[in-house]
Amino acid sequence: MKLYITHFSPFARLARVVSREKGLEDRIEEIFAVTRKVDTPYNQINPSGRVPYLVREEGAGVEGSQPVCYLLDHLDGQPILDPPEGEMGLEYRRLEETGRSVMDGLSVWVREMGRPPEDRSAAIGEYERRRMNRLTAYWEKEIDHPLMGGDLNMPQLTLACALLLEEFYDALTWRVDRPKLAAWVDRFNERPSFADTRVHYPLKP
Ligand SMILES: N[C@@H](CCC(=O)N[C@@H](CS)C(=O)NCC(=O)O)C(=O)O
Repeated sequence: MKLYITHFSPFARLARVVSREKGLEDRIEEIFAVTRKVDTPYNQINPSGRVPYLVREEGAGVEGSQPVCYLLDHLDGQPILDPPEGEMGLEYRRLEETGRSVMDGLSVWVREMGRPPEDRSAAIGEYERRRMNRLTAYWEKEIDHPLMGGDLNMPQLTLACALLLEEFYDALTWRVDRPKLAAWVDRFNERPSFADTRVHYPLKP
């Protein structure tokens, strides 16, 4: 199978981490796509132009981190990332979505900072900086939730991939006043699946 990714995308990193956690490296060929360019050949492969995108030997291509992670997790018939039943299942989805909000917001911010300085919008940067402050204050308290510890799950992986966008942009200083969250994410940094998908490519503030 072919997995289309980019350096910067935390959504693609999520799929790459799950592929490694499931020991699928030999079955998944990772291909760096050129995105966000008019007429990039990648648009012929995935019409949305987005990553992650998984091309299977059979069946339609699958777009988006959630369905791609689901597919990878279920390939061996022994999923480890499915939500639990009942009330905890709601908690799982609630936490995953709030981690996804961090991922969405920080992606917009880092994308903006990837533009030449003269093309950047200060208003977008400021809006996303404030969103990051609110959400990391929320997570500093919520990180003690039982689902954010224990067995690996999608809420944990989503939040960790989102917060580690800091690797690309020095001004993304969410760690200030967030000691519990910082200690939490550093544990993920030590996992081989995260070490193997780290990209040293910092943007200049
Ligand atoms: N909801 C999607 C979001 C994927 C997404 O926004 N990917 C961005 C990179 S972070 C992308 O490929 N952007 C290229 C474009 O918009 O043309 C997911 O969960 O995977």
